[in-house]
Amino acid sequence: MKITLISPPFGEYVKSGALARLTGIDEVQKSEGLPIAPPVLEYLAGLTEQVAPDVTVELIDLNRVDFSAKLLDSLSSDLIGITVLTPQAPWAYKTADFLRKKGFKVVLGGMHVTVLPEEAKPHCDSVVIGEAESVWGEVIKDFKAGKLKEFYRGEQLPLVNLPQPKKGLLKTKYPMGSFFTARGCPFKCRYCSVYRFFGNNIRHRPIDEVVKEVSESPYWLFWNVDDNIWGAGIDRSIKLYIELYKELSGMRKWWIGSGDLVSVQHSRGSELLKSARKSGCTQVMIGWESENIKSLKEWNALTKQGGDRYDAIRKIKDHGIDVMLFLMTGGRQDTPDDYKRALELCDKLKVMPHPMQVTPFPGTDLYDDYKPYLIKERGWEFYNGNRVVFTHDDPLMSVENREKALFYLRAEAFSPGRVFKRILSLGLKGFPMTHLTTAMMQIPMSRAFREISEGDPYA
Ligand code: B12
Repeated sequence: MKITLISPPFGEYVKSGALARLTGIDEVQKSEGLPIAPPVLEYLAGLTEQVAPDVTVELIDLNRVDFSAKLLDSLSSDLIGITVLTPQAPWAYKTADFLRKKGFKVVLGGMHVTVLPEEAKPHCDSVVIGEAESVWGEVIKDFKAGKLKEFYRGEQLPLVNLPQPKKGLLKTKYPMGSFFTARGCPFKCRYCSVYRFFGNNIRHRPIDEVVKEVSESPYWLFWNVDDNIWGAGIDRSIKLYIELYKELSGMRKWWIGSGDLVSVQHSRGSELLKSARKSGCTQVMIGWESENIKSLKEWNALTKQGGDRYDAIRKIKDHGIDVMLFLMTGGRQDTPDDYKRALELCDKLKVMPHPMQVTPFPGTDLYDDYKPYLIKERGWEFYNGNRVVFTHDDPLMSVENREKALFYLRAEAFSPGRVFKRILSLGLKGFPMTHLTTAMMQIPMSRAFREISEGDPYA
């Protein structure tokens, strides 16, 4: 038996093109520059090997490979699995419809279909709701017996004995691999899908299993895809970093990940940062979210910030770790001034931002809050962090202005001058890997954002 697992493209929709004519499926621009090997594909391939070693797996990352007539002709699998985040849902549904017409059996899984299984069901043979570990073996067994069920509901099992992601199946090379050490999040930010999907209680993987996986992986640069690399417990994080360092010392392996600020302000904060850096951490993505306190309150995102968050950022940088600030723009409490404030903040802290449009993903509390304001004509493909999906009471915060202002903010924040100044501001402690990994990220962004911006709507 053969299973093909597909990760859909991540870009904007392009409603024409050769593929659209061939299949009727809207084309999506590929994000070819994405440096990370799709974590879910390599992981599900490992899980398949663990639960059904006789099955052959094929992995297709449609950010790197064209969904062409040639690819379609070459598909020879018994079962096709597609992973679905919200902006990918329309593409995934149409593609699944098309593949089923061609005679393939299709299973859909991931965050979006977990929240909306009834929406997904007409487009596939089975929906895997939640985490796959407890049910993937059963799906395969039922498929072999010709008895696929409509829904499989995964349990939240303890994270022990997990499979290692399977390497060597992707068709192109990536500079970056990934690993995860925990699931769940103690915070309840209203816009976030994670605590609803993985739960409020943190489940940790055994440290020795994580360390073994990273040390045996062929990658030298990783994204730790935990929702919060150290929010799940400072003692455990320090222990993990020490063990990683002991095992990896001399192996030249490096990693980045997302973390909160409250942990950095803990009495063991310096120890945490020192051990993180020693274990190879070169960059942390921080959910700063906003300079607008009204918005932070609306989103219940204050707890994870701690007291003096400016000082916390300086502290991280002083330990040789670079910072990327996750910022959300265009929320219903936000004002045109907030774009300028975001830029000033990054200049002051000498850190790069990752500004995204506030997006009320289905299944989150924010979705319920913003329901009366959602723009009905804007389907799930607009829920990609670049586009506006709800109205705002201030006429200056029109849909068009908020989209232009975000693109302009990105272009300004990644102007070559700013990128250069930021890299220079990194201390010698992080030299050379922090400088190198941040340059790898910032230089391509600088180029891409300049091409997209149409100028400042508030000039
Ligand atoms: C790595 C990551 C990315 C990477 C790569 C994602 C990828 N699929 O390759 C990149 C950078 C591309 C990315 C982009 C985005 N991301 Co992202 N990302 C993550 C992150 C940090 C980890 C996901 C991951 O790989 N986990 C490891 C794998 C092994 O686990 P998993 O995906 O959860 O899969 C499990 C189950 O879901 C299930 N499963 C999943 N798919 C399938 C398929 C089948 C067939 C089966 C059987 C089972 C199954 O099985 C797995 C094992 O149990 C999560 C946060 C988190 N902690 O989950 C956010 C997250 C998934 N991202 C999110 C978002 C919002 C985005 C963006 C839309 C916007 C943004 N903020 O950047 C963009 C997409 C842009 C676009 N135009 O489409 C949201 C998802 C919300 C939603 N409802 O879709 C999350 C949850 C962050 C959050 N806090 O809300 N992301």
